[in-house]
Amino acid sequence: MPSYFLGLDSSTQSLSSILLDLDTGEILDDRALNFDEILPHYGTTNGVLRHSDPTVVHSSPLMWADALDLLFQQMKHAGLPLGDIKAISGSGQQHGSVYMTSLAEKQIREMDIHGTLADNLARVLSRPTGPVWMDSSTSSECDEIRESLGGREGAVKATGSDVTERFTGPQIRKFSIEEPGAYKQTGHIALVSSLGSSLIAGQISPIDPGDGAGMNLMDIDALTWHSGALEATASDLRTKLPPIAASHSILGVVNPYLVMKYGLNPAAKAVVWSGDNPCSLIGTGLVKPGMTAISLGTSDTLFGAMSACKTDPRGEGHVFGSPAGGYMSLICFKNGSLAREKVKDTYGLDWDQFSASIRDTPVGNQGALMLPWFDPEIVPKVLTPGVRRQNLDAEDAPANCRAVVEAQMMSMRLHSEWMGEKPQCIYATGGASANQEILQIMADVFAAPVFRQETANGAALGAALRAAHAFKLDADGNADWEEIVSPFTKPVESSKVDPNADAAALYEEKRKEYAAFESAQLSV
Ligand code: ADP
Ligand code: XUL
Repeated sequence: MPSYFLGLDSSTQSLSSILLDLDTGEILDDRALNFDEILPHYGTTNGVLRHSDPTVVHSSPLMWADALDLLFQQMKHAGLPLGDIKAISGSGQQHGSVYMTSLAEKQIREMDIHGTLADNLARVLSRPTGPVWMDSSTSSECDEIRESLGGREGAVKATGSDVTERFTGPQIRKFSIEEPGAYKQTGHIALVSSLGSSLIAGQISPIDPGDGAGMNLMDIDALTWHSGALEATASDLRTKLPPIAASHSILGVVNPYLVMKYGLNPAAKAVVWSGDNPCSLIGTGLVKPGMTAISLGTSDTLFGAMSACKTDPRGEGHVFGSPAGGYMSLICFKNGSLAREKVKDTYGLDWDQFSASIRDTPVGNQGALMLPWFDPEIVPKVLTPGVRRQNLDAEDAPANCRAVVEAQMMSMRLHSEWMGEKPQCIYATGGASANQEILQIMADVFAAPVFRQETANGAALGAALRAAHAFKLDADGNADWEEIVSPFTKPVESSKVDPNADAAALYEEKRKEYAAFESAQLSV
């Protein structure tokens, strides 16, 4: 039987998948379904539901479930060998939460195959929509939980992160305070990732330490629920959460629903899902400490593997469990792709014209600076959105295109200093990693070469590689991470973007101007 493994990525704007052949080192299929396009009746924009309050951002679990059915349908119609898949795992946008009644366990175990996954899920939701990572409406809940955990330092030591607006714990607290009746009706709380693995496995799934660390509820040393954090967050919370289980856990065979509807092998294994950043860590081949990757997805994230748990004293960065063991560091910038898109759309450009604008403007942008806080920003924390400009005319389209990317790269460099040494090279992934001009500014600002891989979908690739690793570990009693990831994560040699020495020197100076502008605006 061939060694086919499937990775799914339920991310902010799309559900995507990668089917790989472990024996030949080939990616057999790489596809994505965009939520706004294929499921317009859920009313999302860029995959999310906005509110009049810009800090409130939700999405619909039913939309994610519907997308799973549509993706399997599409793969079946494309004639992919679904019956030969040995194991499936997945990746989910981090922090988002799904609220179900205590009937969820039975409903998911005994699915009605005459309905869809969403029909089954709809019967047990106790909250129709749930907050996602873009939601920053929980500052007062964060303050309360932080105080109980002994302030920022105590929170970072206990959970790997300061108590953070988008993290699941503060979001659960807000729900329990604002809707106590619905909270009481809630018997099970899932993350986007554990909802995905529950539907694929046909049973309530545990949460892995990669995604569990994004909740402010997990003890970052012991990788178990943190009693003090649970108590500080909401009543009876322990009873509503599934267990935490290692990222390589096999839950069992796949849901009979998928066997009957799409012809999956009844013996195919369902592997626990993880967060999109922990999966991207694997999908960019960062199974050992010392390498850095930047994902340019809806959010821009900078991450790397760590052998020991080193936390950020300023509380901007996070530590998550790495699916390869040990830990990973992560910094997340909310104004990533959507900020670049906003600039592109404001001037009526397509991506080629956006790139041409960057090529046509000088490195350093003649002193122009932008703080692209179109949405409330995570790093640095900005709750009231608004774009700030210095020496930059809002009417000057090319200069604004360059300004948004220069600002994002300088901000990433500045706010990642706590991680230690400057990266020697950077692996880029995510939708915008297809853009050469963006990667050139990245290389120049970090004064380091940037590499790209065959697929920009590092999260789905990482999920497929995690499925392969878990399967092999279970079957053979051992599985070597480097052996599994290297055929798929070797950078495309021709993709190398070298830094330009003059540009790097200029950005060394400009970064100081950027830091001063940012700091002045933060104190306004
Ligand atoms: P996510 O996984 O968070 O849903 P993706 O990694 O799929 O996001 O990235 C989607 C984003 O990629 C889009 O919002 C778009 O702005 C960006 N993108 C796609 N092509 C380009 C391009 N050529 N240049 C810059 N950005 C691009
Ligand atoms: C990470 C974060 C985002 C989401 C969506 O902390 O909030 O990167 O995982 O991609």
